[in-house]
Amino acid sequence: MYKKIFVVLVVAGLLLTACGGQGPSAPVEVQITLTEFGIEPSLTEFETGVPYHFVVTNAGTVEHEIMIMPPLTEDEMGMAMDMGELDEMALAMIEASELPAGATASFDYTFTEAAPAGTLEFACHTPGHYEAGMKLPIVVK
Ligand SMILES: [Cu+2]
Repeated sequence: MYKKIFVVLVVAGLLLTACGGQGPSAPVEVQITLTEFGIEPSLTEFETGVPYHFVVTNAGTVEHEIMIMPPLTEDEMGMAMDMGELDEMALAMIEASELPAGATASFDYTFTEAAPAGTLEFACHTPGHYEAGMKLPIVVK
C-alpha cells in the first residue's frame, strides 16, 4: 500500500522535472498593471510555444483595455481606425467593458511566431489612451 503511493509520487516528480515547470499544464503567469496612462507588465520578453496566463489589473480611475498587437504607424494613428479594425489586428485582447477602474481580468495566450523588437506591443486603444502613451513594446523569441 505505502509502497504503491511512493511509486506514484516518484513518477509524478519525474513528470514535473521533465516539463521544467513550463509545460502546457503550467502556464507562466504575467501580471499587467494599467494606469493613466501607462502599461506595467511583469514581463516584456516572451517565448513562442509557452502558454502565458495574463492577469490584467486596472489600477487607474477610468476604463482601460489591453491588446497584444503590432504598433500603429503615424498614418494609422491619424486615420482614427475604428475599434473593429483594431480588434482584427489584435492577437489577443480584453475589452474596456471588462476592465473598469479597479477591475482585474485575465486571458491566456501562446505566441506562435517570433516577434523581433518593434513589431509587437501591449496597447490600450480606448480613445486617446494610445496617443497618451498607453503602449509598451514586447519581444517574442
Ligand atoms: Cu487606457
